[in-house]
Amino acid sequence: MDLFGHIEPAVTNATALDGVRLLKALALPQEAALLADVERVLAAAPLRHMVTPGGFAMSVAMSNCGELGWVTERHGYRYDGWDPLTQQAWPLMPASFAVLSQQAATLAGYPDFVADACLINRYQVGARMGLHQDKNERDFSQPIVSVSLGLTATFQFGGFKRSDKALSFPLYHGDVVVWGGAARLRYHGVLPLKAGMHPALGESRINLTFRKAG
Ligand code: MD3
Ligand code: FE
Repeated sequence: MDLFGHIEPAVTNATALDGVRLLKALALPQEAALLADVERVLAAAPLRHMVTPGGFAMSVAMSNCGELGWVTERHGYRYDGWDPLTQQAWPLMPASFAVLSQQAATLAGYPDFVADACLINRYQVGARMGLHQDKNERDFSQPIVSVSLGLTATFQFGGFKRSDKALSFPLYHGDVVVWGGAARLRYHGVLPLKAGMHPALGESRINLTFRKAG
């Protein structure tokens, strides 16, 4: 099967995509359960625009569920078991999230993956995420599983230096990607979300990232 059928052949580079496993539309059969569970989590732990150590509010609104949540504040980034906004534990990881992330990881060759953290990113039109590495987790041999819902994003996938040239490819509603091995420490980001209307999520995109953080 051509796992990257929607990436332009000109930019498809076998080495750059080492460790990346795209599972197109894997989330679609569970779409309704996932969206209902996103709503339940966000009712208990509201989306917020976190502030980076540089002092800027992120354009992406975030929340978390699971044992640990990713947090940035003026004094730095961390994983924390407590939501600084509500001063409560993060909501439990819904079963629909745990099942899908484990299914994806197993398909990608990580049958023992159990996420203890799920970051929920909500993009409205114009929201973006600059090129960065995910380095706050303890064990980089553990993959990250991402689930895209709603409007299509243009994802950027770079090298091991911020200045390395990045590939761009779309992530569609229902796409699940497992980022392991050599992919795990590559720079990546999301271009500003383009205007559009998604039948289930309106003018927005939700991305779930599952991690073994602790
Ligand atoms: C490649 N989120 O939350 S998901 C993030 O669409 C993040 O919201 C983006 O980058 C989003 O940190 C991208 C795809 C993704 C997530 C983590 C990765 C790709 C990754 C970690 C390492 C390499
Ligand atoms: Fe990231």
